[in-house]
Amino acid sequence: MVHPLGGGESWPPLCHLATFFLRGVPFTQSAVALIILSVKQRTCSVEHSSYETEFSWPIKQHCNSLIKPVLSASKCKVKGCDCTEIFAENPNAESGVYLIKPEKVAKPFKVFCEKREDGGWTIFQRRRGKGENGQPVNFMRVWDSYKQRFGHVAYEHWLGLDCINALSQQPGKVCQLRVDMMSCKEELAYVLYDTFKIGNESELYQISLGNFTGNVGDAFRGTEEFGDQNGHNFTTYDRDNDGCNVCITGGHAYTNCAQDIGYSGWWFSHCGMANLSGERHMKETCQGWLSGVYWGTWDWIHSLLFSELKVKCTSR
Ligand SMILES: [Ca+2]
Repeated sequence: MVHPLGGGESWPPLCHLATFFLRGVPFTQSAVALIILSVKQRTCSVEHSSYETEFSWPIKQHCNSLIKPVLSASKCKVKGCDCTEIFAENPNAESGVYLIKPEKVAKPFKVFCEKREDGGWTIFQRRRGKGENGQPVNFMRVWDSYKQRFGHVAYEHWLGLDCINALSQQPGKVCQLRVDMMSCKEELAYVLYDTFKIGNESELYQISLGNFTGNVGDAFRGTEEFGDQNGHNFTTYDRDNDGCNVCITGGHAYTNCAQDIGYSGWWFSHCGMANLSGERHMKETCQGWLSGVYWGTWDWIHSLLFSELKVKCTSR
């Protein structure tokens, strides 16, 4: 097969693709960033923008060959309480699916571990519009569903509130929260909280966040006093813990933020400015308003193309 970039028969390793693209081929920097992101996460989320039609088949073909060994590695030769521990104890381990067992849970469970320069991160939510079967994962779910994992950890998924609770409250450890996002225009952003934990079910999975850094604002805390989601409980459309009987957001009145804003489960607070469990709106301009996947201090009109919530937990 002729190389789509004109390089003859051979196909370069995917990890060199980005460099290859930078050699005069008219790709935007953000498109290259998406490819790098895809390679790092082994998720092959090449699904958007101009290179979809022309280059999608070879990229996906090569990605598939990378994904399979990663998934088969989920037989779990390497284990730990979380991804941070796995990479600390196994410096040669690569990003991929691993089995972990935080101290508080009875049985180990699969997660996607991301290896970054600053350590290992355990991903507990990924939005990319494609699940294991290539179709979007439905995030319009009830309380009992959000307690459990849904989707496949190598693709679009939610890890489940009980597992997130166990991860974030490991004895002797403190966790950071990182959110990586890509806008509809393929701009990248991140935010970081230096501490993060959520309570158990009897505590309604209350979220607690530490100090914020990042380049697109602290949407969890919002910009208005009544929209602060930090310290708030989890809400689904069948369990209203959003703290208001009539919530006024964006000039509209809501009774249950989850029910009225896309049926998504989140730590709504009157309803607040963050919701990464909404519905992705990828057609044309990505306009989703409050029903979309949004980080409101960045943009809450246009749905995000991609987002991930992840934790890194280290000894106190
Ligand atoms: Ca309410």
